[in-house]
Amino acid sequence: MPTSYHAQHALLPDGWANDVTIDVSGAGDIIAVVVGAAPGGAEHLTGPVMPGLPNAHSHAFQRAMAGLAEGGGDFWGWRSLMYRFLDRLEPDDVGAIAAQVYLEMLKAGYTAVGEFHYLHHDHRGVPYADPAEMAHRVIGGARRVGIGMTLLPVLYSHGGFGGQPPAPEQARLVCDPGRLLGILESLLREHGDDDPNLRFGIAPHSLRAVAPEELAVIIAGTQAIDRMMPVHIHVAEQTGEVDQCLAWCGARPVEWLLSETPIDGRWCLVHATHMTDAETRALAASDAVAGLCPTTEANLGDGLFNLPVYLGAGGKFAIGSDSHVSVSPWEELRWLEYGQRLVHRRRHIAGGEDGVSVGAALVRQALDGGAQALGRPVGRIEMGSRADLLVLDHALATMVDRTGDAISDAAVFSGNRLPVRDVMVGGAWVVRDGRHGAEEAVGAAYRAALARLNA
Ligand code: NGQ
Ligand code: ZN
Repeated sequence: MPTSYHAQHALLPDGWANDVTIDVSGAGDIIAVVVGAAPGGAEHLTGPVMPGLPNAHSHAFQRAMAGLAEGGGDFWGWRSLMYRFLDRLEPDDVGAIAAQVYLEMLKAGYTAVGEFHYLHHDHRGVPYADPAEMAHRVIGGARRVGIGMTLLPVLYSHGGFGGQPPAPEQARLVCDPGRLLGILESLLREHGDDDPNLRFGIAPHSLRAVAPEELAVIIAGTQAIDRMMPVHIHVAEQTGEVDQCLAWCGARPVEWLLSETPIDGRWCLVHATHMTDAETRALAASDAVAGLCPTTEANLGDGLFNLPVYLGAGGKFAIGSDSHVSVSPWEELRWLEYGQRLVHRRRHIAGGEDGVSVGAALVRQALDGGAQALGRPVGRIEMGSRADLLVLDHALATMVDRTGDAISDAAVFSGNRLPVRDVMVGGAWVVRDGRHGAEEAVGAAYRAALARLNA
């Protein structure tokens, strides 16, 4: 049975519109959108309505160590700490942490997540009886709370450029292409196409962790399964990584990828922090999405993405919360823009043109780029899209009297109160009045997992 909703303000692909009726099928798809219609018998939505934001990059388990790595250390020191933390995680812990962080995502306005999943084996590096055990746990976490997911099993084979052996603390991550494709195939066999809120992709971790031959094998292997399968990779996040890449092959990481790999619209290059202007323009022209994670990139001291040149060349971006030092799309977007304003000492980097405000431009790009990166029909209120919707909180003082682009601007640029009141994923309400139905139970399981880990 379809359900009709009516919103006084709704964000459509070409901007905010008034008096919008949205029909949603029993399967959770938007089947009609009518502008300027009277509410009729439709259920009235009590605030401005917009598509839920895709979160293109997550390592769910890292949520449980947010704030625990501020005692010192650079990026690589943080990584050692993260590996020590990871070493104690059992499948139950991973499921509990994933459910908790995904629930927080929903309340913040993320309705889909790209889980860059590399924790495959037990603490000795031995595969579980079911090699996809850990993948099932993160999928279970997503289903428990009702967030959409693109699960990206990660290939991690080496400890550095040029096929260096992995370090002992990377044993839980390590796969060869055959084993990784085996995990992906078993997930596809089990889940197939029967869940419209779930899709699969693949993720070569980075050029540090995957050798060129291995990259070619998994790209060919996944192409044979699904020509449109999303491919995500970390790239050029730290200057040290750029230097190592130059020493290895004489080219910079993004430069190497663009010349040696068929980068196209299926790809999401995560971070891509350190690019020359030529690399930036070439990436924009490739049709790939840059997966930007401003709060994690700030936390880890990565550097700033070359946003003005990238956007000037028509580049697409998605946002991600990565290590989850923040779980808020609004904060990611705000800091994406603020970082640029601080170094360039001017305002309006992402937008402010064609009469579109910066907040509206940031939101639109994160919706479109995020949907592309996750390979799912989300991010748009239009026929054929999933009904992944946010009802914003018009009662917030910062939202009073806001219409049109000013709604997006208020959501991004007015502080730390989450502007989200209700959240729907695939036609089902998962958050109502700021509360998720499983909040207590998921929180209790999370606290129990942390107590176990810290014991
Ligand atoms: C990760 N995180 O895979 O979780 C990485 C650290 C690495 C970030 N790059 C590991 N932010 O890059 O080697
Ligand atoms: Zn990452």
